[in-house]
Amino acid sequence: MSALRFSDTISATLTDGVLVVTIDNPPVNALSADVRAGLMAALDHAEKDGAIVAVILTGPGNIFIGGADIKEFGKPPVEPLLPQVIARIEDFSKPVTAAINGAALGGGLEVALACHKRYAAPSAKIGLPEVKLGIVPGAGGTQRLPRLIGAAAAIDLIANGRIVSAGHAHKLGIIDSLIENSLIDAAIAAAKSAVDLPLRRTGKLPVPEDSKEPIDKADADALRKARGQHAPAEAVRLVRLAATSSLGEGLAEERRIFVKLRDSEEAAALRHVFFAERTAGKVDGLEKVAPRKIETVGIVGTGLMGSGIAAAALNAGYRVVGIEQTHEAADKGRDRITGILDKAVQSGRLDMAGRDDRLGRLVVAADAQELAQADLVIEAVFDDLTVKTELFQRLDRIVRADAILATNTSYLDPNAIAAATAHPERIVGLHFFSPANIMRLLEVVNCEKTAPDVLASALAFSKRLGKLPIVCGVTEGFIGNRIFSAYRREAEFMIEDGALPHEIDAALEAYGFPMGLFAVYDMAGLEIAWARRKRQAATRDPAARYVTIADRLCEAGRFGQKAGRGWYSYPDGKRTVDPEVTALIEAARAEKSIVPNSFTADEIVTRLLKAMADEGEALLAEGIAARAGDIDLVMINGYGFPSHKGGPMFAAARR
Ligand code: 3H9
Repeated sequence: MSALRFSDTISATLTDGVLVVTIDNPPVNALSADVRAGLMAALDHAEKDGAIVAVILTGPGNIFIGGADIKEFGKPPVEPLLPQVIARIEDFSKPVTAAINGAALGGGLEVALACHKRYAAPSAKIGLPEVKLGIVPGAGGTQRLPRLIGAAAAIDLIANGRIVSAGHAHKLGIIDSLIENSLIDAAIAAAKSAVDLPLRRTGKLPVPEDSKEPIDKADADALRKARGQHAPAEAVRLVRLAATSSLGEGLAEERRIFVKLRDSEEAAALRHVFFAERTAGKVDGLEKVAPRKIETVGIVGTGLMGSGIAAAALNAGYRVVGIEQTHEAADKGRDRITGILDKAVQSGRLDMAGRDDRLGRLVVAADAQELAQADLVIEAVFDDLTVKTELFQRLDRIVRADAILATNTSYLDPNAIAAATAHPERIVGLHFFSPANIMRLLEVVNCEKTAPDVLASALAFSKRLGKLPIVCGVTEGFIGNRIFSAYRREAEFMIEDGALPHEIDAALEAYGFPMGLFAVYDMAGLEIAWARRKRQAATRDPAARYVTIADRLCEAGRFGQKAGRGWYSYPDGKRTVDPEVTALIEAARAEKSIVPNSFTADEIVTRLLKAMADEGEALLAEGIAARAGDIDLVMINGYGFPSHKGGPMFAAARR
């Protein structure tokens, strides 16, 4: 066995006439210019060397190829382009096998699709997630995948950007064989025994004939989820094209659309989101701080929020101790958590063994002393400062000296809670979003006295939960609710200034929000915010602009969807513009002598984006948020902001 090198990132060994080419381009083996050039050089070598009978492509560790190098997008293209490398692989005169050791994503799967055989380790992940970056596969994915697995299955994978296990990909027909152990040895043996067999070139295969219904269904499902994004619709069109045109025509059209989308605003926004997600949760100076070991998580309060947190922690493999005040409440809490797990079983996301394993790690008790074993205790009790401070003072006496205490408060001041305890350095905020077992967003609140290793532990915990942690400082409502308040305030000002609720909602929904702001209010119910406004009335700045319309709606019993009336009315459950609300708004304007203006949808969106971005700038200036990208992620993952617009900070800056 002799070692060969073709570029900085491409090396190879020769074993019994089989050239095993290894791509090694950390961190994700992206198809950079050096990788592409190295692959071409390796193929040149294999072509010329008569002793080489077959080629295997593989990667080190748990990544085969993570895709095209996204950092190269927007820079002048460098030859050889990926489609050229892929055409060379497919047309190669000797058999080329992909030995898929780990993730084969985007361009990585496109390389594999052009190989004549695909073997994979069962742990590998397979997919064409390009639509998540606002683009379509640009190196043959839309043309070769349907030739292997049919149009309906290809639409489902490509237009949804779905990533599947190697086992699933094997069932679909993407992977020829799953290899449990010694993937490379198995691939070498198979390559040697198949040298004289004809090569199966994916691009030469006809697209298998699917009946029309599954294709139409996959098409409709994908477009419904796309919420106005362009890439999924283009992906569907390109897959359909594969069935009716030659490979060359299909590839040319795919390339044209790929380039167009790559240079679009939508793709720029989604790339921003991609990189913001990778940066989120990173805190300067914290890389070297070791987190504390967390295995047992205590959760005080097992209501809606607490039971969701418990389910998330059980899913991540933690032991969970839930605490309630009475045995009866503890039983109910256990039932709620069990109910969440049962729902996961019903929907096929969890099997019975997984459910039972989780329940085996759960204790729900009425005795707070059980928390003595916890490494981390999260409180999810009623959001009242006295209730929470008393609880934390009690916890101080129960938990171990090295245990971490976290508050899930949404609006209270965690510094005040911490100040009331004996060890404020072990207090951190973990602001979950409901339902906590589903929502990815988690605001990790770095309080004034939080110790660095406590913050590092909270981040490690949230990552193990599979959450997207955003670190923020202490302010009322943290990042999300502060921006949301500014957004809501501006929308209500606009109502006074002349826009109607349905006009604002229509503008927001056309922009990409799943639901307009006033429809969301109605769904959530108006009475809790009304009660808060009444509490705050005495301390409100009388000079500040205050819109009374929401109060008037509540006074008229219009508490939202459940009451059948709110900002809208709901005859037969259908959201309907109500002239009574319009009259009430007009009366409120007249009272303040406001002459209403009319607003276009674009003006509405611009004004709301500006309000959010201004508040975001204030959060950055105050040091509450570390990065504009963090603010964008909070609004996308917690408040329905469309990801393909990049978040309010990104979008406002591009207007
Ligand atoms: C494509 O392929 C287009 C083609 O169809 C056509 C071309 C003509 N490029 O996620 P991690 C960075 S489009 C450049 O934390 P993990 C990332 O920013 C692509 N950089 O790792 C981070 O940097 P830093 C289709 C990339 O182990 C570091 O790598 N492919 C790329 O948790 C580690 O990332 C995809 O969409 C990239 N492609 O997960 C797959 N990917 O350290 C995108 C990552 O500076 N990637 N980086 O913060 C992933 O899904 C995950 O990264 C992966 C590894 C599962 C691979």
